[in-house]
Amino acid sequence: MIRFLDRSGLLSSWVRITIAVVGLGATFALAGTMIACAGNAQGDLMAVAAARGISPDDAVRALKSFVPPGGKDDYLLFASGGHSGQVFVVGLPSMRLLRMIAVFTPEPWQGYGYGSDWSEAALAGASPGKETIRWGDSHHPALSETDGDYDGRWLYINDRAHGRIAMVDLKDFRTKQILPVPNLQTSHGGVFITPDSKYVHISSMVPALKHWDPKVGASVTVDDHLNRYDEIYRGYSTFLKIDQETGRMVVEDSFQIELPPYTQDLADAGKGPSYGYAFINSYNSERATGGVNFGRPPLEAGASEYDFDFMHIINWQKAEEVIAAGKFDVVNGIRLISLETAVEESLIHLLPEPKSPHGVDVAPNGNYLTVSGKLDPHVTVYGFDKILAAIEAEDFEGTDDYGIPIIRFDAAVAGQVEVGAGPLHSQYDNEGYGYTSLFLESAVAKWSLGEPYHSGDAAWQLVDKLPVHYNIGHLATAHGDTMNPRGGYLVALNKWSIDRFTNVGPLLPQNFQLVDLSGETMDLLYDMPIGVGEPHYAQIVSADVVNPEQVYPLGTSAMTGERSPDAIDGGDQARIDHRPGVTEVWMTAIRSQYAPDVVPIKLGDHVIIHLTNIEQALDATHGFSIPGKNIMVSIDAGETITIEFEADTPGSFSFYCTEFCSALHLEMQGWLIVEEN
Ligand code: CUK
Ligand code: CUA
Repeated sequence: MIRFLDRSGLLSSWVRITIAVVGLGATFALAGTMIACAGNAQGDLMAVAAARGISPDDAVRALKSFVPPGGKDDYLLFASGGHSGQVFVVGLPSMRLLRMIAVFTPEPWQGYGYGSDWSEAALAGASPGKETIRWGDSHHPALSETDGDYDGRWLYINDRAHGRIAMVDLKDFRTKQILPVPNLQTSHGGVFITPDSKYVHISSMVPALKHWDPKVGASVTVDDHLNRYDEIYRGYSTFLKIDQETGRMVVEDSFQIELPPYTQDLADAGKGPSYGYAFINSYNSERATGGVNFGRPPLEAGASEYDFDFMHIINWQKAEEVIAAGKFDVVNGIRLISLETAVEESLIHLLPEPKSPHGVDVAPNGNYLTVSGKLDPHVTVYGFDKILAAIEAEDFEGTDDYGIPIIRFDAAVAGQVEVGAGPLHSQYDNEGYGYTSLFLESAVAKWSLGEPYHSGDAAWQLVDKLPVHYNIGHLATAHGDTMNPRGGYLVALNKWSIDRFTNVGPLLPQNFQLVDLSGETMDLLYDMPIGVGEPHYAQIVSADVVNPEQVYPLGTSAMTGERSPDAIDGGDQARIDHRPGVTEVWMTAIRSQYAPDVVPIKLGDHVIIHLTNIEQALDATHGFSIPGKNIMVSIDAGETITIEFEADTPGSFSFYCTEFCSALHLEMQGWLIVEEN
């Protein structure tokens, strides 16, 4: 208590001095609440600030993002890890890295991909026939939602490289499923979740060959690629049904809609009035093939010929009816609505959008759709009410080459705001403002939406701009993809950090910048280097929404969430079973011993070890590693894991616990004795 008083006293006195120095209104408000406190340590604070060369403004910023030792953060930011293949969990406002979650890439600390049954199961679905794929380019996280707001149950994230999608269970922060999406080769931005978590959506990026179509067949030639592109390639919009109990994606209950061979990109879900619709950007409506060495223009030139690209407006509720009516084929295990059927049934409309669009982001009220064209300094905001009216009135400007009606651009636009060079992605706050990242300008633009948020001259205005460092890609606001954004903070996800941190090599970290949205103007609070991957997108969720399990009930399999049939409850139940060709062990781990700890094995046996961590204390995780065998598992308190391997070398092999779990942690080891006969 005395320490606390000292601390506030110190703060208030120093803040008074700050006012004298800078006379900030905001600072005055802070001081007003504290001015009565007497302090005796302002000298210390001033001296520390002076000695460290910290300005009064920066000291205020430090206080805004500082979480004292033992304090908790208000928000969690879930960020993709790019080609590290992982997900990062960062606390806000402290910007401390709290967790990394292994998703597409094996990770030894979590025992992910080094022999444990649950992680091998997740990774096994990952690449049928291609078991060697052990990396991914994790890109766009989507937190599950209930009633249009994050509910803290699951997180989905796509692999841009391989067209896969993973599910992370937020009950234990573990990846439970990696699904290679049928018919996709790659996937970039097409991930979103419907406001009720009925579906998670993923679309193709580069169009994929219709190998399943006899007109295309298994093989393809350069001539096919250059001259039959329009015919042999297709894009796909995939609605993966989510099992509401487990969060797993169920392919048999899912469906796909065939799209023209444009390059489908970022996408978002309709909500509120636009519920039941999906919005998918695309580029390369020219269908440029590349092939400079074959006398074709380079892709970036070929794909920039037209003035507009197309947003796809997909009515997925109507698509559900088409599926129910049986108008689909099953292709590679998924129900597929052909492009012809989609056109006949009016499932898709196209909407011209500024050249080379990047983001499409639906505003909290579900009516506004913000699109940024990388080569246009404006954000273009469509009104969903206008889009619907135009569809109703058939206010079209013809069709594309595949017969899809194109809505007249002017009929759909609600507003445009000139924000600056290279706009990419947009997020929203709780006061009717949009925030758009400007890649070329390295800045964030804040601008106002129209009715019902702002009217008259206050609508569609650029109101503030903040430089960021540098080359911002995405940005995230608190609950920024939901119908209930919280405002307060924004995080800029910057690609370059040149000159921001001490140089640690030619490959520099990315830079997360925390921005305070609470004032009139945006204020940069903190730079956080990310030196373990390249985040693309992130979502920020209130920390109280995510409530992971404390400890597993004794004997739980993380794979099923239920008691493992091979769980045991104590060392007295530990046993070894020898039968021809197999050694099977039921083992326990507890601070600081394994039971059994000496395991005789016959050379050539298939070895199965069921290992239960019989602890029931939070954070009492044990490891189990067999050096030289590529086995490294991590067993949380209460968990049962199964490990299998071949005893193909005679000798004695020590196994040990890799987590420093107790004073006698180094003694937590044992022996596998592989006997020749
Ligand atoms: S993308 Cu990375 S900056 Cu691959 Cu969502 Cu826009
Ligand atoms: Cu268990 Cu160290």
